[in-house]
Formats: sequence, C-alpha cells, structure tokens
Amino acid sequence: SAGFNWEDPLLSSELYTEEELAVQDTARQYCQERLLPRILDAYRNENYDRKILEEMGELGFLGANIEGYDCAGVSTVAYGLITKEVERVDSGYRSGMSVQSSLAMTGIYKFGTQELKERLLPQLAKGKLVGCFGLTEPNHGSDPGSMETVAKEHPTKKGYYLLSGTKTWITNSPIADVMIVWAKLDGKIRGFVIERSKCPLGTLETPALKNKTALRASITGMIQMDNCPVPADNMFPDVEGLKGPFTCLNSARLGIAFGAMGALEDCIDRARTYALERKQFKGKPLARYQLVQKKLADAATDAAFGTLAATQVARLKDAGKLSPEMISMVKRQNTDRALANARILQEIFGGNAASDEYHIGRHVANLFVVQTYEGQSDIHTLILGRAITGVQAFV
Ligand code: TGC
Ligand code: FAD
Repeated sequence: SAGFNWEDPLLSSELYTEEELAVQDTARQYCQERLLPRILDAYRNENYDRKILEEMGELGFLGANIEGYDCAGVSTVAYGLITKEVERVDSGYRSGMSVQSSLAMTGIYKFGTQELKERLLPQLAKGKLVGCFGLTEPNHGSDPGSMETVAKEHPTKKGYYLLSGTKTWITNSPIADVMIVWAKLDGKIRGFVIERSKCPLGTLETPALKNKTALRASITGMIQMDNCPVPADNMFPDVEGLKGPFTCLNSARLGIAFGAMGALEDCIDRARTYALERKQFKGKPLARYQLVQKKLADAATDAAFGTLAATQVARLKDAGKLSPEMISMVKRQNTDRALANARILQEIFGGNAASDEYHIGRHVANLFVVQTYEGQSDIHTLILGRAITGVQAFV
C-alpha cells in the first residue's frame, strides 16, 4: 500500500503532470519563503506591497495560463495550483493576483484589440502595470445587469467615449494603472479599458476603502468616473452584454475554487500541529480527543474532495468540455466548505485563536469574503438551481 498522506489524502498529486508539479513547487517555495514572512504586518496595517505583483510576474504567475504575450502558457490546473499556494498564505494575496490575471488580463486577452493586447499584456504579465476589474456598483452587486455606469459618445472629440458612474469594492483599484470597466452604452453592457495615465485630472478617482474586517492584505477601493474620456479603440469591440464580464469571472471563480482549498489546508496543518502540541487534562494532547479528531477528519475530507473536483473542472476546461455551472458548483462548494471548516478548526486553538500569530482567525475572516465575491454562494445556488430545473429564481 502507498500509505496514507494526511496532507494529500486522495493523492490528487497523481493527477498532475511533471510540469504542473514543478509549477506548484516553485509557487509553494515563493509563497512560504517570501509572502508568509510579510503577512502579519500587511494584514495588521492594511499594507499591500505592490512589488508582490512584480515578484509574481518574474516567476511567470500572472496570466500564467494565457498563451503568448510573455505569459507562461501553462495549463489551467497549473494556474489553479499557483492560486492554491498563494491562498495557503492569504486570500488577499490571491485576490491581488486573481484580479490581475483572471479578470484584467483575461478580459484584454479574450476581448481586446490586437493593439491593446500587444501593448498591455506583456507589461501586466510582468507586474509592471497593475490591473483591476470594475463590475460591482454601490447599488448593484449580485445583479450587475442593472448597473448604472454609462458610456456616451464624446460630444466634441471624435473617437472617444465619456464614462460616468461609480464602481465599488474593487480589488487593486487604488493602485491600478489599467482598469477594465463595464458600462452601458445605449443600454447595452460594454467593456472599456481605462488607462489611468491618460485620464485628465478630475475625471477619475480611485479612493481606497480602509478599515476592512477581512482581506486586509489586499487593497480595495472605488472607481469614480465623471465624464472620463476613453478612446473608442479601448472599448472591447465584439462583446456585448453580461457575457463579457462573466467570461472573465469563469476563469477567476475556478481559481478561487483551488485557492480556497489552499487556505483550508493551511488551517488543517496549523490546527493539527496545535492539537499535537497543546496538552489539557492529565498532560494529554488535544489530538488525542475524539471531538478534535472529528474536526480534523471533516476538514481533511472536504479539502481532498474539493481539490479533486477543482482539478477535474480545470481539466474539462482545457479539454473544451466546460459549462459555467460546473464552475459555480466548485466555487460554491469549496468556499462554503473552506469557511465552515476553518471556523470549526478555529475552536481547537481555544483563546489563542484570538492572537493573529496563530493565523487561523485571519483565514476565517478572509474566507467569508471569498464566499461572497465573484458571486455569493447563494447566487451560485440559484445558478445551479436554474440549470437543474430550467426555472430561474433570481427575480
Ligand atoms: P443571465 O441571463 O444569467 O446571463 C446574461 C448573459 O450572460 C451570459 N452568461 C455567461 N456567459 C459566460 N459565462 C458565464 N458564466 C455566464 N453566465 C451568464 C448568458 O449566456 C447571457 O448571455 P446572452 O448573450 O444571452 O445575453 O443574467 P442574469 O442577469 O440573470 O444573471 C444573474 C446572475 C445571478 C447569474 C449573475 O448576475 C451573477 O453571477 N451575479 C454575481 C455577480 C458577480 O459574480 N460579481 C462579481 C464581481 S467581480 C469580483 O467579485 C472580483 S473579486 C476578485 C478578487 O478579489 O479575487
Ligand atoms: P448583494 O447583491 O446586496 O447581496 C447581499 C446578500 O443577498 C448576499 O448574501 C446575496 O447572496 C443575497 N442575494 C442577493 N440577491 C439574491 C437573490 N435573488 N436571491 C437570494 N439571495 C440574494 N467586485 C468587482 O466588480 N471587482 C472586484 O475586484 C471586487 N473585489 C472585491 C473585494 C472585496 C474585499 C469585496 C468584499 C468585494 C469585492 N467585489 C468586487 C464585490 C463583490 O463581487 C460583491 O460584494 C458581491 O458580488 C456581492 O454583491 P453585494 O455586496 O452588492 O451584495
């Protein structure tokens, strides 16, 4: 028998190619050696170090599954394993990377003009430019189809649109050079690439949202546009409607399904170590008690199942056999299970869970947001319900 490996109970690693395993090793080494030592300070002080994106760029993590444009061109599974390793350290670090890769870069790659792709993607891939993705608005989160941000033709300057409206809760926006913004032009949703350096003073503001209770190691803000001029060449020419933003979200949501399993595995690892070391009642380690063992067994099972399921969906994506509902299924299940298990594992730490040095409280706080953004779990429930019954229950 191969024996039982509590860190990979169902041997998901057997499903990965040599190249995918090598990518995962590189990512794990970088995350544990370079990101983990920064996380407590970053989280305490809401301090996102912009250099992280350049470091990730050097390692080929950004837009890793995009072909060409100085991107690594690895499989979707390999990209998922990168997000898993980053989120093992912190969901906020994964957020910064996901938004750059899956939302900003994927948007430009799938829908941008050749000129935009050639000019922006290599710089985004190296982390020299920072990207963000503005879909959510103050009055429209789960229902982006009702967005109020509008684009209209510039009244005097030919070949320009003017964008007006507010996007909120936008990861990376305060530091972004390139912003994908979704706005209605003649009532139809279109995608625009705003380049900060080209916006006249007073037409674009990106204030940070401070004092967050979670995801404090990522930077989040608004995008406020007041007749912000955008060249017509920066509009995605061939995509109209929610299909545009949702195509980008498909990629990001799958990354989250892997990432959440990284955060959960870190919780399991830390809770197991703590349970073996901490002694209560006649000098016996907590790990000896059945109630504690059940918490670890439940969490390890969900982490193993979730990793296998995300891997299968990523393989189906690369084989061209994907349906978006599969992504809803793994995004919902993995974020729900990661949050529920992390919260239960937190109990093993007793009062020490309240110290950030044990890291568990940070994961629990973060995972609530991970369950909320990119479609809150109840929204994915309704997407699945619609696919199962043929009846939509959103409205
Ligand atoms: P619905 O009628 O379902 O669809 C409208 C059009 O969109 C198409 N479509 C998709 N296309 C590609 N992939 C998908 N997954 C798609 N889902 C839908 C659909 O075919 C249709 O096309 P067409 O051509 O017929 O017009 O639209 P609805 O308004 O009924 O949608 C309802 C609902 C709930 C499914 C949707 O609005 C939804 O998913 N809401 C959640 C919103 C969301 O996920 N926001 C994410 C914001 S970005 C973010 O959170 C980034 S955080 C990242 C980080 O920091 O890591
Ligand atoms: P609401 O839509 O108001 O929903 C509130 C609650 O009601 C949820 O539980 C929801 O499931 C439930 N609900 C809503 N409608 C229904 C219904 N029909 N049936 C049953 N239940 C329903 N957005 C971006 O565009 N880009 C980003 O980069 C980005 N980054 C983010 C970073 C952070 C830290 C956070 C917190 C959010 C981010 N978001 C981003 C926004 C995120 O996508 C939204 O918060 C999310 O989509 C939910 O929208 P909402 O907050 O408006 O909640």
